This record gives sequence, structure tokens and C-alpha cells, in this order.
Amino acid sequence: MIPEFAVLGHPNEGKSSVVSTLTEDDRIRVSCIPGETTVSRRYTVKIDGEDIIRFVDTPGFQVPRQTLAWFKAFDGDPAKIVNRFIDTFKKDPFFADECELLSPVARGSGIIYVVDGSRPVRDDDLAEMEILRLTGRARMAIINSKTEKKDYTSDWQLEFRKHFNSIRLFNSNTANFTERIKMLESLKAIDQEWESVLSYVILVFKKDWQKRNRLVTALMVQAIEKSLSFFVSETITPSSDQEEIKERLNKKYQAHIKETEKQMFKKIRALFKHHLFEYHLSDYSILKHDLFSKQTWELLGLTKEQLAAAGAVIGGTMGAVIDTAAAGITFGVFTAIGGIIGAGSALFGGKKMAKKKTAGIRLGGDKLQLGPNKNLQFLYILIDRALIYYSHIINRPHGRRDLQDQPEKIKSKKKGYSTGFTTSQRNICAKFFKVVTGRLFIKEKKAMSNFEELIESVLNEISKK
Ligand SMILES: Nc1nc2c(ncn2[C@@H]2O[C@H](COP(=O)(O)OP(=O)(O)OP(=O)(O)O)[C@@H](O)[C@H]2O)c(=O)[nH]1
Ligand SMILES: [Mg+2]
Repeated sequence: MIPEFAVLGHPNEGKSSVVSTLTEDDRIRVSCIPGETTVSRRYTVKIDGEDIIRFVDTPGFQVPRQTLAWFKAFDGDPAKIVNRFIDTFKKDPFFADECELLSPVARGSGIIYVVDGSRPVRDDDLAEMEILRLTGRARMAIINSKTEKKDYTSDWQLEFRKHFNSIRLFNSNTANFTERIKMLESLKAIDQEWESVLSYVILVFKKDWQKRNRLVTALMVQAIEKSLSFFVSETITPSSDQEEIKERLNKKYQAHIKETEKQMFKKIRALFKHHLFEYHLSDYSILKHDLFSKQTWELLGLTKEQLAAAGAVIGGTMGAVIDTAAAGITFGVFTAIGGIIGAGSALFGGKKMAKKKTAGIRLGGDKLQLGPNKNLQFLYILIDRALIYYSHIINRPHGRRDLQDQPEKIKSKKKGYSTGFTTSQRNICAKFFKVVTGRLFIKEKKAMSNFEELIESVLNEISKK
């Protein structure tokens, strides 16, 4: 038998939200109108096809004082008190909710009692706590404060000490993976009987999380690799409309980068079981630019020489202009997407240009080419965007039902995760980048696996917070 816990409490205190967060199930109905939940429903956490733990969402107490009066007057076998209550009142509409909410307890479930710590303790609550004590079941109380404006936590704790085996602050709207695990750890303390089985549950949860992080690592590395190596090109003839081709290539390149990211995000979101919550990063600012334009090259942080070379390819007179403009640019200052410009001789009055490679600029044959991006900064942008998305997805409790998180501005370099990378981590990134963009042929496997390990370790780090 797997452990089962009924989540009980007053109407509208956040019971369904707590179940939703604990089971990572955002399809459970949560509403600001009291009385949303009318029947007890079991939600089983399954991992790799195996039932692991079950939480039961229940309706709130409606007539706790009358119920308590019956409990107090009961003089039969204390172990049967709940079953006897249900037997007695199952057809009585007055006690309908109480019978319903106590049904999992009658089956032998443990109890998690939920209160909103931002409101004071009332007589009804004391009656509810006393009923739960009289059930004789292992029970834990959790304080799920709906607002921070008022705090009655200490009053609740005082009362809870008299009635419960364990007390915990647990917020259904903020709790992340670490807090869910801590909550399970506390549940262990409510009864020795649960201890070993809950230790197993915790172990399975942790392993499952690690597995998810490994899958996310694979998804991220694949997507990053795909974006870094991507390029578009088009053959040109003397009669080609150069502007039109550039525009088309730009669009193609941008659409592909965006789509690759979108598909990766979709899979991460599904892995963490989010159906309602979606997080939108602000667009790549650089994708708003014409990747063939001088302004974009400046944003790329190309060197003076690179810009001059690119300018020379694109058009004779522009070279000088770009050269001057580049004087104030420091390489690496701008985080932006880069495009590699390949241009053919046909563009320039039939003057044949030799195929050659200038750092970051490739001069192609009779074609215009955009990408692969040869700017290392692009890798860091891809990493940061993926990690920011991941952190929002994993830190979003399933019980929370308000608006989406605000899009984060990641223009400032300081905000990205990669800015905190150590020198050796940066070296790993640089090696990976070289391998993926085809500039490093030795030790390829090691470069790839080192990068994977790095990403996985960062994911594990983010998960711990
Ligand atoms: N801000 C905030 N709101 C919460 C929190 N927990 C619950 N709520 C909100 O409180 C309202 C009631 O939450 P539910 O989870 O439906 O409460 P319930 O105890 O299941 O209610 P009934 O089913 O009606 O008994 C909803 O609007 C929730 O979004 C919380 O921790 N913080
Ligand atoms: Mg409910």
C-alpha cells in the first residue's frame, strides 16, 4: 500500500492548491470562491508507471462544532470513531461535507491540516483541530499563508502544538522542489509507521528529479548545438536582388533560431508537467535587427578588422564607414547574435573574390550566407535563455493560479547565469563552441561531455535553491 494523506481544513484555505503543488497537478480546481471542492478526490503521484504517494483533496468543514459535539459524545471504540460517524450521517445532508471529507480518514489515510496563517484563529478552527485529534490519526498541520500583510503564524503554532504531531510552514504558491521534499521529510515525523515508506518516496522523488535534469540537459545541448551550427545561404547571380535575398535569409535564420528554442522550451515545460503556466522570455533583441546591417555587426562586438573585412565584402565604400564606426567598439562587450556574412563576387561588378577566411567572416562563392554564428557570446545567450526559462518553470508551483511571471529583461549582462561561470567553466564552453562550429577536431567527445556535465551541474544547482 502506498502512503495516503487527506488534505483537510476550512473552506477556501488553500487545500486544493496544496494538493496541486504536492502532486504537480495543475488541473485540480482552485477557486477564490469558498466551496469549490465538493467531493473528496484522490490524486496519485506516479513515477515511471509506479504509484508512489497519494494525496486526497477534500471539501472544507461546514459544521465543525456540531460534528465535534458528536465526536465528544461518542463512547464506542475510539479506533472506529470516524467510520461510525460516517455510518451514522451518510444520508444526512446536514453532515454531507463532513462525511465526504472524513471518508479518506475512515480508509486509514494520514491527515494534513491546512490553515491560512494570515488570518486569526477562530472557534471553528479549534473545533476542527479537536475533531482531527479525536480521529487518533497521524496528523500534520501546515500553515499556508495567503498574504504576507498579516501574520498570525505564532498564534496558529501555539494551538497546533496541542493537536498535531508535526507543524510546517508550506506555501502552495511559492513552494519549489526543495520545499516539497522538506514537507515529505516532516511527514515522516508524524508517525513511525510512515517513516520507511516515506523515505522511499523521497528517494524516488529525488531520483526522478535528477532524471528530469538529465533529460533537460540533453534537450538544451541539442538545441544549442543546432542553433550554433545553423546557417542559411542562397546562390546569387548578377541579376539577383541583393536586398531581397538578405531579407529572406534574415527571416529564415531568425525563424529557425526562435523555433529551435521554442521546441526545446515546450519539451521542458511538459517534463515539469505545466499545462497552465507558460513563461515568455523577451525576444532576442538582436533578432530585431537586420543581421546584414552595419548596426548589427557593431552589436556583435566584432573587431575593427572583422568589421572592415565584412564591410569590404558587402560594398566597396562601406568598408571605410564601418572601419571608423568600429573604432569605439570593444570586442565582447555586446551580447548579441552574430551572423557571418558570405558574399560572392557576382555582387560586386563581376570582380572575382578569392575564397578565404578572415576571423569570423567567411567569404563564400557566388552566394550569400548567414550563419553559422561564430560569436562565442551567442553561446552564452543561448545558455542563459535556456537556464532562465528552466528556472521559471521549475520554481513555479502547480497550485499557483495567478498571472504569468513577468518577462525578464536579460539585456543586462549581470542577470545571466553564465556571467557567474568560473574560468574553467568558460573554457569548457569555449571548447564546446569550437567543436560545434567545426573549428576544433580533436577531443570532440570530451568537449561535448564536459559541456553536458557543466549544464547538468548548473541545473542541479538551480534546483537546490
Ligand atoms: N496568494 C495566495 N493565494 C492562495 C494560496 N493558497 C491558496 N490561495 C488562493 O486561495 C483561494 C482558495 O484556494 P483553494 O486551494 O481553492 O482552497 P480550498 O481550501 O481548496 O477551497 P475549497 O475547495 O473551496 O474548500 C484560491 O483563489 C487560491 O488561488 C497561497 O498560498 N497564496
Ligand atoms: Mg478545494
